[in-house]
Amino acid sequence: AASHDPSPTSSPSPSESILVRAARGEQVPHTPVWFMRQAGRSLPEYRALREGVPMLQACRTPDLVTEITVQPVRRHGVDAAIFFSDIVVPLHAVGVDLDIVPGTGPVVAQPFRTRADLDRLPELTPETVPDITQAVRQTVSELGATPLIGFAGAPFTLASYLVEGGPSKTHQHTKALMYGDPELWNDLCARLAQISGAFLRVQAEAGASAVQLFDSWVGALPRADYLRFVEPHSRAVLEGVADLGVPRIHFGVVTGELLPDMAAAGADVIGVDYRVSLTDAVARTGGRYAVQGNLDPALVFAPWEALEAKVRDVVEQGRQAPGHIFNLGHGVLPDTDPTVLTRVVELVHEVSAR
Ligand code: 1CP
Repeated sequence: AASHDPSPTSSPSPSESILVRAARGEQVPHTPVWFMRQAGRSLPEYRALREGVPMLQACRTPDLVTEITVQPVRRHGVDAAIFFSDIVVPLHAVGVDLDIVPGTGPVVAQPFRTRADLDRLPELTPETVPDITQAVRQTVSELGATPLIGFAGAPFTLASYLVEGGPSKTHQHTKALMYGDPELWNDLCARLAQISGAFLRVQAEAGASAVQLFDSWVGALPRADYLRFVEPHSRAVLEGVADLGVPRIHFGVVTGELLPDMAAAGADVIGVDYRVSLTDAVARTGGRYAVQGNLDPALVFAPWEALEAKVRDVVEQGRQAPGHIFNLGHGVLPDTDPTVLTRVVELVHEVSAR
């Protein structure tokens, strides 16, 4: 499967890569493409490496992190790698008792509900995560000209896991805390913003060329509540890393109603899920932001002709934005045939070539 050399010697630096230039809204020779959750269960070479290694242990073992991060670049020839980690890794690193349970996701031993729980969220400093610095450094070195995207969870999405104690469709305890004790909610999110921002900074300072803030579940809120309870904290994270000079991508699911506010919170690139067309996303954000997205990950299971038409349509709509990074509208589904993803990469490169 190793058909793409991730580190050609004579290429430019990753900070001038096509992905970074598209994020800045500059002219690029073709549309860059990567896939959320590209490093993971859809790849047999990933499953082989993970055999018998718990998820959190894999995330804290630099050699494994590097190999898993580079695998999809080799296989698919994507234009960026996403750092292999999880949004709860920084929480684990500051001492929160949690696990990532196969088939479920993050599970927190004692959910956060009271002011006393804040004591369990100390600051994150570079000294908290030396393994992350090492993993990013050696991954960047292995990737050569291919840029690495660092990431973190946004305060709302992290708070949801802490307060619910695990994955939730309703976010009921989270909303109960937000409305019932706004002061505690704000103090919790301020701590999470520090942890999230520091985690992004560690990755960028170790060589990541772009960062993505995942507010996956914030689409559960109406706009007024987003602006009141969440936006100031996400803004603190994004503005807090502005000095690093790396493009900032801001993404959530079912966030069509929030796109203008999420963009204005300090993003350079707005991530768009598959429910909103890129055309509408560009219009809603005033044509001022690069966009990332937004092929429905389920369409990878459709016949090639139908999928090809969809890919062409997404590339075409992306031309209306100042910059476009092709991606799925959410993560790669576990049963995805990876050979189809490789074909999608080739097609995006071919039809977008200028
Ligand atoms: O390939 C990549 O994209 C890099 C790795 C990556 C990323 C970016 C993982 C590995 N997790 C994440 C981010 C992440 N984690 C998000 C934001 C992205 C998104 O919206 O999908 C979220 C919400 C999580 C939380 C999480 N971790 C879930 C979702 C649970 C829920 O609420 O429904 C799950 C299933 C995990 C575990 C996880 N994270 C990553 C992997 C490979 C796995 C599976 C691990 C295992 O089963 O052993």
